[in-house]
Amino acid sequence: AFDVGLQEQELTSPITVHDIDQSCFQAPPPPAASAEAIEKTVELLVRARFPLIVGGRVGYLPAATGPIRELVELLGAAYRDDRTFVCMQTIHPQNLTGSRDVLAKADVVLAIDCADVRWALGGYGKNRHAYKAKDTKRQRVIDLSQNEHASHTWNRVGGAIADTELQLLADPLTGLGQIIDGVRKRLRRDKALAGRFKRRAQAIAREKATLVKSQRRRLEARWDDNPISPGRMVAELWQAVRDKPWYLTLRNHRSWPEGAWQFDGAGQYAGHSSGGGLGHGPGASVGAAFACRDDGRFPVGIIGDGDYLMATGAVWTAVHYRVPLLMVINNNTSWYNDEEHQANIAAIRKRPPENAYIGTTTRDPDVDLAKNAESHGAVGIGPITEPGDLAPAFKRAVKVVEDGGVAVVDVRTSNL
Ligand SMILES: Cc1ncc(C[n+]2csc(CCOP(=O)(O)OP(=O)(O)O)c2C)c(N)n1
Repeated sequence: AFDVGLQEQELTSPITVHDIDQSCFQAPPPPAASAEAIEKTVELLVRARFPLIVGGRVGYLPAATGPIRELVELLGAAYRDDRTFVCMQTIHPQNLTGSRDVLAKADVVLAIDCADVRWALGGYGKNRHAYKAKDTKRQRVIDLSQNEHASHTWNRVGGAIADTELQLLADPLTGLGQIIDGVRKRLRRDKALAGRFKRRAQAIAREKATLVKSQRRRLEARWDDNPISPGRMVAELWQAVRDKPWYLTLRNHRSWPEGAWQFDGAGQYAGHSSGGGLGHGPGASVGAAFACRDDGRFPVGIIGDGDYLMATGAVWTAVHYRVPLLMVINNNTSWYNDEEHQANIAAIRKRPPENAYIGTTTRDPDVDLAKNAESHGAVGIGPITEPGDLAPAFKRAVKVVEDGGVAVVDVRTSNL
């Protein structure tokens, strides 16, 4: 009632606006880690047999790639992105994102700004209930983040407290700078280190070459699949936008084909919601597209049909405010994450897994999502059911967006 009263009260005299240049209104310098914690971190990283660096939320910032790359190269370390962010060049020879083995091999992990460190380290197994205790002697974990400030309880975003040995409670980029200085000093002191790190980097680069080949093979093996494989859809979309000043507003990380889309580093992908909440996608894509319009970038997003159906009104907002956007629906006509979960639980409880489709799929009748988008004022394209029709459909959609419009392409895909 107080708020309502306040809102309706008319102003009777001009309001005083503070001078925002006053020092008391300035942002404080970013918090740094203690010298002792940095020293321990450098020691752990330098002595590691196989150090792994995982990049998380700092992927929002284009400035993150430089220092992360520098540290990875200085140490001859392996690198991997946290699941919903991108911080490094896809083709960097030490970027092993998508490798199944890299986590298990690492004896020291530096998690940079990972919201859920346990998740970043594969600590839940395939499903969250499958909690796996970590062998903290075998794998020592350093958490560089401000996670502790983000939550005021003993708990963390997502789940259990990670088995961290060292917590650097610092602004991630500031902390990174401190670690880089420390490693550089150490390299100057101990001349033998550089050679050892270089040999390790070369071995990692060989692993990367094998990884790239296997990613390509996996993509090719399902190139002509019908229903269309999510991999082919992403690869064709990449071909359609690679020469534009693209910005990826959204992607499905569950079915993302690592290696099919070439990132130059951080600041090219908006990331996903930290809790994975459905309904995030449409609004997040349109919000990112607003920023792209002002920066002259080409916004493109890939969204699940479930996520799309949660909040289609955002498409109207984009059309209404003349915000160009290319939205591709990865439409498996299922809330598949849930369908798969129900099938798994059914198997555990000895119930018929073939019933998992009940309440999780939108078939009989299929929903015409292109028409749905058209009803919101966008150009709806699809359903695209033949893999060979993807390229012309995306070409048409790109033209719509370049002419200032909103294009929504409904692609019928397989679940995985
Ligand atoms: C608000 C909300 N409800 C339920 C969930 C649980 N959930 C996670 S993914 C998912 C299905 C997503 O479907 P879709 O976007 O079509 O992607 P798919 O898994 O089929 O690729 C569900 C129901 C959630 N994350 N958020």
